[in-house]
Amino acid sequence: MTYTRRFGVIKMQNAIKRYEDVDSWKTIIFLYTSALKEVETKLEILNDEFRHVHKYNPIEHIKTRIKTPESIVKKLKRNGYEASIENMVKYINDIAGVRLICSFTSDIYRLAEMIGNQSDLKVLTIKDYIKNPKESGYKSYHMLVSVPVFLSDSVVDTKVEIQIRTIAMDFWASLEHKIYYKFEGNAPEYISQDLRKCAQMVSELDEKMLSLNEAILACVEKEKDGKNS
Ligand code: 0O2
Repeated sequence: MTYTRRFGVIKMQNAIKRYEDVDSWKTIIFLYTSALKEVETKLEILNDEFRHVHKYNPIEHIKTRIKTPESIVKKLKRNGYEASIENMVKYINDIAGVRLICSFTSDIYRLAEMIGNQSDLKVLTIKDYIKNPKESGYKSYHMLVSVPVFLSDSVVDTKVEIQIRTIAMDFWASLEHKIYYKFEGNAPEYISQDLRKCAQMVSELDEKMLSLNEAILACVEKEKDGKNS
């Protein structure tokens, strides 16, 4: 009998009810933090395995964060929901967030495939803002997954948003995020226009770096073949 069959998978809302004597906010943060730890470890293992087998790191670095209460409340209000524990669990998908920064766009799709193949992760949605960038110019690959958090007498499926992007995309998104908050979403048109131009430059840079890397790898292969023959 598997662990999940023995204890049963319960929803986040029910998990909170089980801890009625404890502050629900603290319970939620405990569950999301645990899910984040699980996903982070999983990704580190995938990266280590890849390095071990292919002598190459698809992940440059991993950042994790739990959304702040202020940001959760703002997002709920922005989407027309009242600020409540129930609504945040139901409507905010990125309370637990992992960001994977890669060198090349090809690494993004390689990682997404590896994540999709993990049997204990359920991929709930995928948003490919690389193939379909946002109007702002934002590019990134988003996967919403659910991960089982194993507790003493139950298993709670918990949502984690994984954002995968290149170093250049991350550089752009960080600045755009700062500007968005500075102007509360109403940046002057010339700034938005410049940002869109920068997004185009980021895409060109990513393409150029990818083809340069492919050229370098081809040279290395050629040299190896020369030595072996
Ligand atoms: P913050 O402050 O970064 O946390 P959904 O319910 O999933 O349909 P959601 O959550 O808006 O709606 O989905 P999406 O599009 O996957 O966006 C989730 C997060 O991606 C955002 O969280 C940002 O972190 C990032 N993101 C999305 N669009 C942009 C963008 O245009 N620019 C930048 N810089 N980041 C973006 P938050 O809560 O909006 O913001």
